[in-house]
Amino acid sequence: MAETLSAPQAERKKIIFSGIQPTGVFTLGNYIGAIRNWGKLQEDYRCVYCVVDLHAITVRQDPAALRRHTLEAYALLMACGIDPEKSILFIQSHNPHHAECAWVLNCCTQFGELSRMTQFKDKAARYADNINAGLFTYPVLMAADILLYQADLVPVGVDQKQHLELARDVAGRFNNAFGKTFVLPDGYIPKADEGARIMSLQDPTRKMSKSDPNPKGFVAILDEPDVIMKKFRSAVTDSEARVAYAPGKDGINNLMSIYSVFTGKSFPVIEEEFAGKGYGDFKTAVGEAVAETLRPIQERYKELMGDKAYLEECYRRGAQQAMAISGRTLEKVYKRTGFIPSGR
Ligand code: ATP
Ligand code: LTN
Repeated sequence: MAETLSAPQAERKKIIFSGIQPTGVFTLGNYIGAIRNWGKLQEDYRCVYCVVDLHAITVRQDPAALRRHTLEAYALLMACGIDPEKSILFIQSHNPHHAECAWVLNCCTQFGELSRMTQFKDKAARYADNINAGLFTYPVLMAADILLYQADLVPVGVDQKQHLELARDVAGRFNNAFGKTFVLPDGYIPKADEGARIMSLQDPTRKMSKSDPNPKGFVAILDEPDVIMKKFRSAVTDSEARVAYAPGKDGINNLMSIYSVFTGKSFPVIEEEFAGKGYGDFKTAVGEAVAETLRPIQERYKELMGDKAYLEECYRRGAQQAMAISGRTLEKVYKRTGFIPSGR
């Protein structure tokens, strides 16, 4: 990998890659499970972040909405602290190497292993009238995203763990067959009580998802404070009315995780703070902490969306920077596979 960065091994900063789909406004789940960490990592790592529009079309998207969501996602990532001067921030379809590399990796991936992917099974059940080949090979495109940048670490929520394992398996298989080409990536996944999996506010046994048809199930990063308060107040909990973390109390455990992330308070401290108080007080406190944290992000987002020329400048430069790295890997992949160099 040192050769890709043309830096001595000792100086090589570890590489981070992650992506997010432009399928709607990001939720608190996306923020806590993934994006919150992306900004923090930029100080110590070489970070590459991507709005994965190619992945988004595995579920049917309205073209105008996809265009809007992609730009919004790009601006939201910046508003959440990703600095295009520190990290490479780009839009996946702007770099053709992803689709090209995915094709080669498709030919190193077995039907059986893709059939075992739980996200595929879930989405195939949810979108039964459009079980397209892209939905099936989605994890291979994700492997290409990661492997093209020789990423060491991939910050994602726990739901993506199985896809990461597949990326490692495919990379290992390619390396064994054709010689060491890819770095095997590791996950960078928050611990369970640090928000690896934030649950729906309406059904705390299911993960919070931005494509949930019921907007009461998720808090979007751009929700107004009064909407946030309302959603937390109507969050499904239990009848015990005691703020304490316990197995099976999915609703309260979820709210405690969110509160803990936004206030930095540990579970015992939270339990003490709300001893003798009901769920109503607790829900209000959670809503206030969330609204307060999101306020500056929302303000920055509005500013950025008011300057489309700047956004365009950033995503164009991001794509150029990304292509410079991924091009080197793809060239190696093509050569090792046995393709005649095109000289492009
Ligand atoms: P969709 O509803 O369109 O499938 P999503 O909300 O599940 O989308 P993705 O774009 O698939 O979001 O995921 C972006 C990142 O957010 C991933 O790293 C994923 O692991 C993380 N993530 C998504 N939902 C949650 C959640 N509820 N809790 C923690 N992390 C999450
Ligand atoms: N599948 C991921 C999004 C994604 C991704 C990636 C995450 C696409 N490519 C590469 C990390 C690294 C999801 O969150 N659903």
